Amino acid sequence: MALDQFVSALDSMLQEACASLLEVQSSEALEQLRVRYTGAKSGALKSVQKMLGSIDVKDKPAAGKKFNEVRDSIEAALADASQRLGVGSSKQASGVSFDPTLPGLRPRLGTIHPITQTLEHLKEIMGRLGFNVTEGPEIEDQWHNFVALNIPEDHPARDPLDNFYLATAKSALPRSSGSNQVPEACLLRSQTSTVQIRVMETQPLPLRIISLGRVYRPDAPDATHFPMFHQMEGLWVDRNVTMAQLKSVLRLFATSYLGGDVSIRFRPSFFPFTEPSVEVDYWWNGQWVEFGGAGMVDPNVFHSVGIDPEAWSGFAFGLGVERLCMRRFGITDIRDLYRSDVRFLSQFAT
Ligand code: FA5
Repeated sequence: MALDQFVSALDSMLQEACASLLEVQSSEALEQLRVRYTGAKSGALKSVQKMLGSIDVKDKPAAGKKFNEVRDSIEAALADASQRLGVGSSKQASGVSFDPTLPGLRPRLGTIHPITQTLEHLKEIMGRLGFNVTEGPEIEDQWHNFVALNIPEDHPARDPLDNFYLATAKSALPRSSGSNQVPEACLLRSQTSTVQIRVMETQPLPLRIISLGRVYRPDAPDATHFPMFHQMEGLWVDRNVTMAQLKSVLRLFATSYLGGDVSIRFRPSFFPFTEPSVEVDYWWNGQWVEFGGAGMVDPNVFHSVGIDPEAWSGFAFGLGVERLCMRRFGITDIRDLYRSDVRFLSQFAT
């Protein structure tokens, strides 16, 4: 068969099909046209396709291309007619009827992450003890993370191997009075004690605040350590704050959060920003687990934020939120909190 004969057969089929499809008025008539043109056994397209075999080899690519174009145009015209007649939106399209009386599919509900639950719970307990919630940035400068906290230049806590230093411009951080005294390198804060400084720099005394948030340290993950974890910082500054009040607040907090039967202990310790300092442990699973550090605000810290240590005193504490959460929910491996395994996390639905 000659190519021009083949092409003109296709053109007249397309013309006729388009004209009929433009005028079709019922879904039954449309279905007849669909069978007439695209029917798998004896549709017009099928018959023309068979003629392809008799086309000269050199004309076959052009004939095939033309055939595909016409087939696509007829299918598009069929789709337009279907849409115009509203065919295919329900029963005809899927062969399945829509039953509005069937119950809907229930969407799977998420649950609140145990750490989020813990953060809210801690805020609630500390709120009852008169502490206001404050926030601070996770990207910090060295003034707030170290210098103002009495951590000298050569202190091991400033080692690049123990911190996540960033190539971040300091101008991106919130301004504060002491910030112009420090080098420019920023870091992901390694402790929430940074917020003590920010609050004392900007808020009037007396102060009684907590601050909860993420901190970052390049610690190798194990059952009780993770490189990103949360801390709750507490700070109370007033005229005559004493170590006895610190112990009372931490004991009241632990009893309220962990339950009346919890055993906690204070161990003498050292932090550059508190003097004296203690480490706070609770008894769990046959061993003492450290859940925080605390102490009386060091006079050098008061000096760095312009507070007179002769007139004011204060205590501060920083507790590991994951450790508290694990104790309360009976979680034995901190890594389970961050695997994003819904089967694990949904156990703690409220
Ligand atoms: C501090 O971070 C001090 N800023 C706490 C402080 C605040 C002392 C105010 C005095 C006054 P420390 O490095 O010990 O201290 O961390 C506090 C708690 O964070 C630890 O007791 C522990 O519960 C938790 N913690 C520390 N490292 C990790 C880690 N890698 N993963 C999970 N929790 C951790």
